[in-house]
Amino acid sequence: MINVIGLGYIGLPTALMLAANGNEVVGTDILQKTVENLQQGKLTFEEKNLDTLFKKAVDNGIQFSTNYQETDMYIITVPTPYDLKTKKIDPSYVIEAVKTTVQNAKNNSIIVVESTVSPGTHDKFVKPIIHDAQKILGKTLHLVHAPERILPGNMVYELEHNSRTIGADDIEAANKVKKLYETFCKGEIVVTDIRSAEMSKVIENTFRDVNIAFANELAKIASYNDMDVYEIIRIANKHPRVNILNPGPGVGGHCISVDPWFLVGDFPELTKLIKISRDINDSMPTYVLKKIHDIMKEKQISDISRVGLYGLTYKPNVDDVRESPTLQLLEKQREHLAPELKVFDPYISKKIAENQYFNFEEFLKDIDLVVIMVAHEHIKQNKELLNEKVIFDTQNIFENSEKVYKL
Ligand code: SAJ
Repeated sequence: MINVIGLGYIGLPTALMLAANGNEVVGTDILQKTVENLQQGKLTFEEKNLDTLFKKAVDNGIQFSTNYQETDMYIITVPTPYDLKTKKIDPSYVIEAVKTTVQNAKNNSIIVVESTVSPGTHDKFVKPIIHDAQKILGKTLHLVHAPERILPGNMVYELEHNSRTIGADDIEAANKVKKLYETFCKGEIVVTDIRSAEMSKVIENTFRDVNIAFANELAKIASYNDMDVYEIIRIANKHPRVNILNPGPGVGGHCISVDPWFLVGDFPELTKLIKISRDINDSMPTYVLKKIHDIMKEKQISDISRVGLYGLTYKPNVDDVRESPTLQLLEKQREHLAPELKVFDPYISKKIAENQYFNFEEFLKDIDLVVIMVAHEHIKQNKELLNEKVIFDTQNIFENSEKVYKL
């Protein structure tokens, strides 16, 4: 039996996928409410095709519990935030989960950590726990790091099709985990050492952060000189070896905006490019705010309460608001004690901001300037409802016109 520890954005789809493909699985979470919901057949977040996978997993007998199980295979998928001050990883959830796992594990168990961690975390924090288990409890345990790679919004497909990395010191354990992942993963499964697995995961997200920062810097240069950054990037990307990502109102989510800090925190002297990229991306909400004021001046809109932000999530077609650029922008407003802007997001039905609307038509009635922060399918389907509005489109989904402003 496989015990998946932590039933969040990564753990839940992973547990369901394993069970749907014929493995005996128990999903464990410390949050009673999460476990109760799952036991009652309720998903805890929205994700494309997760409901179908859930049904299959339940039919195959998946169980949910707040208790760790006594078994010989564990997959740990708990969060790894970073300390806002030191920028270093906060490995406390991983440490706690491994400590409890060790207590429950049978001799010769394999513990797979999927959580993203900064390079060296396993050596520094996890291996000592495994060694103590040998010394104090007389258990031999095998450690594997198999960092997850799935994209929120397309998790189910990516779980099945992405390539995976398995880092281990012990080839036998690596091969066992490889076999397990082969029950659902059609992508290539690469076996390497733990440090290479840690580092490759972190730099994948860092690479995208740096690339997005480059695109955002280009957007600033282009705007300053009245050039069309999207046209410029579109043409540059025709070069066979150029692939510039899209500029945007900021970088959100729990991955790309977090993982680079692990490297900056651990190697402050060596991460100049990575640090400046983070700063550029973090500057985007303020940049958007400044542009809102410029547009208001140009269009003679004097009342900030007639400005509305469309989109609260960190990217399109998900209900996830973690580190979202819109929330970052609202925070900046608050810091300056400026009035809160109006907001609407079709994916968010809970109140999480001041002046939040839950009806699109009412939202539109109360504003003259709409700022498109997120390119949800919903707005793409309802473009004509914005005909009378001034639009600041940070996502490049509207045609250029004298009423449409871009980044
Ligand atoms: N963004 C841009 N411009 C772009 C692409 C993205 O501004 O061209 C912004 C988005 O609007 C969003 C943020 O970046 O705010 C991140 O979005 P994303 O869709 O690129 O990535 P995530 O954070 O949802 O998922 C990432 C993925 N990593 C990579 O693509 C390298 C995913 O594969 C990882 O599994 C996930 O992080 C993770 O858990 O680490």
